[in-house]
Amino acid sequence: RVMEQDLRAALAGDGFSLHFQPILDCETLELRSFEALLRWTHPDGTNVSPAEFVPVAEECGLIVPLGRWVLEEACACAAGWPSPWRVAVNLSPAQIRGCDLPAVVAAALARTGLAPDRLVLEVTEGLLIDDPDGALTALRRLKTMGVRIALDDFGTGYASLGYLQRFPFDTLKIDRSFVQGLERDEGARAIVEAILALSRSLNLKVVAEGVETAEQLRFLRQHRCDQVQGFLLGRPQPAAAIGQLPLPAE
Ligand code: G
Ligand code: G
Ligand code: MN
Ligand code: NA
Repeated sequence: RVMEQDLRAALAGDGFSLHFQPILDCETLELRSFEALLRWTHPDGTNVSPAEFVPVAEECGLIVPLGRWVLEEACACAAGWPSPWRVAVNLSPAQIRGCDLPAVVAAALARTGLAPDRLVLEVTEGLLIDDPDGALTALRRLKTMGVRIALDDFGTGYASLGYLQRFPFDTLKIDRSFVQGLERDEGARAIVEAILALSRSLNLKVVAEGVETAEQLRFLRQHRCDQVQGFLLGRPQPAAAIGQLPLPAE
């Protein structure tokens, strides 16, 4: 059982870390960015999934300081990478509701020296549903600063298609449940094709998540998906491993 006091102790100490998973150009397989994924080692030594502890942190309000730590740590790491590479950071709805997100992001960028256009914020449909006006105001301010916005887990939630037009997204991330259905499920293929067509007409880039097989990658290339992420292309890895990767060509 994940306990609030363990999370507080981890944040006060050095119990949290970030792993980074590569996101590649679908056609050339060049590295484009890395998604920061939060990791926690429980005092008993086991690794706990964010799917388990993020909801607890959200309930007790700890997600606001924890989210601030994630942003600063991700920006600090990315500031040391070759400049074409971006970093993508996941946001909880409570980070927009519970604090002045544009100010928190501006502070993280200023403190780390990361250029705003190298930061991508991944938001989920829940954020848009809870408080659409507040979210729209915050996201517009972030866009004005030069930060990019991605809509994560697209297709699994309950956002209407009108949100795609109304909110200032740069990117849609197709949820991995559709990508993983590509080989066996005609419906999943139809949905992915429709998302790609819709995105092109709305001028949004598409990242396909959860790519695990060569066959899935082949389909995504054939249908001109922009970027891909998944175990086939790279696992989440510690920051130190990113420094060992081959640098992008000039
Ligand atoms: O890394 P993993 O696949 O175990 O992540 C599980 C879930 O936790 C995913 O939905 C992911 O978006 C979420 N998650 C990972 N890191 C963060 C983070 O820093 N903040 C928030 N809010 N969610 C995260
Ligand atoms: O919800 P979000 O997209 O942020 O979730 C990211 C999570 O997805 C991370 O926990 C990461 O470990 C996981 N993930 C990344 N690539 C793959 C993959 O190819 N297959 C599966 N099953 N999970 C993946
Ligand atoms: Mn994500
Ligand atoms: Na996702």
